[in-house]
Amino acid sequence: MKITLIEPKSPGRHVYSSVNMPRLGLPILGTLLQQAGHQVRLIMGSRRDIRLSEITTADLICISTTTSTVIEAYHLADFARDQGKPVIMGGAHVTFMAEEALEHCDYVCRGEADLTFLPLVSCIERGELPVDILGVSFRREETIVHNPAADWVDMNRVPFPDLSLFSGLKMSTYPVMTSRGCPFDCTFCSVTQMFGRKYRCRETEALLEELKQYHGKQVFFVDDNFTANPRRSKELLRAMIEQDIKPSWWCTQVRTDAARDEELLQLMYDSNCRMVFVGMESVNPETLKSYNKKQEVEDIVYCIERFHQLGIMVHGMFVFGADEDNLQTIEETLDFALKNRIDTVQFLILTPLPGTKTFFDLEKEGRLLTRDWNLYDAHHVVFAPEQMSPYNLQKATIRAFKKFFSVSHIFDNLFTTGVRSVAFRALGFWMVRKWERENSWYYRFLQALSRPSLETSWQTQISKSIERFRLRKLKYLCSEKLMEIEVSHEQGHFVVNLKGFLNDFSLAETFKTLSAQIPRLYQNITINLEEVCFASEKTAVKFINKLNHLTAKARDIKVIISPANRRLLDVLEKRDMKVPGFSILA
Ligand code: B12
Ligand code: SF4
Repeated sequence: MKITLIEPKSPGRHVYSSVNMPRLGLPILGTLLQQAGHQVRLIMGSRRDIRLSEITTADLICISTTTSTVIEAYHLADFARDQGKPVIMGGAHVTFMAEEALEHCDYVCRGEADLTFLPLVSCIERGELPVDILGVSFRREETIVHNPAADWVDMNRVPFPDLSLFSGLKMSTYPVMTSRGCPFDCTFCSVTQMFGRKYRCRETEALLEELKQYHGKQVFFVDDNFTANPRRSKELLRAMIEQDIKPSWWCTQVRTDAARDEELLQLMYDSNCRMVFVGMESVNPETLKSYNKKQEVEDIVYCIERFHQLGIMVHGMFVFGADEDNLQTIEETLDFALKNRIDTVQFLILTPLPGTKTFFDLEKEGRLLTRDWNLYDAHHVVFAPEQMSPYNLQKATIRAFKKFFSVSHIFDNLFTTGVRSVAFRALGFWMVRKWERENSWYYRFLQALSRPSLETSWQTQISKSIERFRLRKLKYLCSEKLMEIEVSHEQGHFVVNLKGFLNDFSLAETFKTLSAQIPRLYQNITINLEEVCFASEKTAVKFINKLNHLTAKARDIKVIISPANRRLLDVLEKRDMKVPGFSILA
């Protein structure tokens, strides 16, 4: 079969937006498919990055998800199903939200799919239902069937991910995974639900074989806890040094306890580890307890000190918004990060990811503000915190981010960990300010939520406050003679009615008017083209490109067309254009 596998990109900007690195799930599954004789195409991108033919010429579409990328994944799945293609979804979001996902796809592979994926594909090829395949959810007539969960995979039965299956993907740092699972169980983390608490490692020999291709390159060991079994980590690092199979630079995620093992630290340094990502989470001891982190503030201080003594950069990840946190906690964390000279930080906002205890508790207590998964990226407040308003948590977190990544602190670590640290801080400076500009609308509606006059449930208030906020900005308008443009607002949606004849002139005028009228961010918009006539195929192409551009940051865009302007669809297909960022209702 011809199979296209897609990892959608995150819709919003986040601290890693400039990192072009896929998760390893699809490359592993793609490699398995290729070994089984299928034709495989791997894509990392969203609708606007994917050519129509990459969907229309495939026999099967497979899409990977996390929570913050799942809305884009659903749009892609809907589009593929509209073209008559069967769709399989998998990954960290749909594993815990299989029924939601089955609204958009045909099969969900819950959990690890390394051993269940090929049998599922064979089943689909034979036209049978996957009744016996573990971990699969699917629809049988009107009911949804959830097969029992599959066992944890033996890591040594998994092939190396062939990253070259991604056509045209350029990476500066390559992902390698040496283990799965984590013996800890932090309340906000979905890793243990997804990959289990049993720490499963790959054999050193196989890892060395995989690492050979990255000699002299940069590697990110994407384990959740690279040093959970120090004996095994040391064995691998020693072998890398002895056989000189060392990347030129590598980084990984560790817990603070790694710094207590001197031999491990030295081996990390000698094998070219130059940066560690550490889940510091909080400087509030009560919060550390409530996250079930099993670490003390002194461990964090010691960890930063020891890694710095070796010249290894430290990236500290903190999570704000626990019931034990208040605004002072955020201030104290900022002071702590600056005082201890952490090289770069992520001040994340507690995010109830499906599958976690945090999600379960906040949902039960009715504290989720929204189920707009696009916003579940740890940069937006999506729940009602205990000791502060959502707005204050949002504002204080970004303020701390801005203070950390400010001009006065860019050079703080130049003489500890060198120019890279300066470069990362400079990137952080730019990123956080850009993020704030793009998300100013979110501050506004969190502010609206805090007003006592809005007394009904949080969930309904979100859409209402968007409506109010948007309506204020809106003016009705009619312009040029060739085109009639009418913008109105119905139940949380903008509706744009276009009537008339679109040629180069009226097209430019129409988009000038629309850009002035429609806010770019957070829009649900329906554009009615039933009474539009295109002057030529070229105008139709321009129309599609301009519409994609205009609505690049929008959330949900629908375009209604009549049989007469089906030409729009034909043009898309004929020119093999990119999948439009809008859904077409014919
Ligand atoms: C590397 C990594 C990154 C990299 C690259 C990310 C990327 N391209 O998405 C970087 C550092 C950039 C990153 C950033 C973030 N990450 Co990250 N990251 C990881 C990490 C550590 C490893 C990913 C990996 O390669 N896993 C190994 C492979 C084998 O697993 P997999 O891809 O999930 O695939 C398996 C199954 O899920 C399934 N499967 C997956 N897809 C599909 C598709 C089909 C069709 C099928 C059948 C099966 C299937 O089968 C695969 C094989 O068993 C994971 C943790 C983890 N253990 O997975 C977190 C993880 C994915 N990240 C997470 C988060 C939250 C983030 C951030 C939002 C955090 C932040 N704000 O900083 C950002 C946002 C990223 C984004 N794209 O939006 C969460 C996602 C949870 C969720 N429910 O959404 C995870 C799970 C960690 C956690 N603590 O829970 N991340
Ligand atoms: S946050 Fe880190 S230590 Fe805690 S469960 Fe997740 S992977 Fe393990």
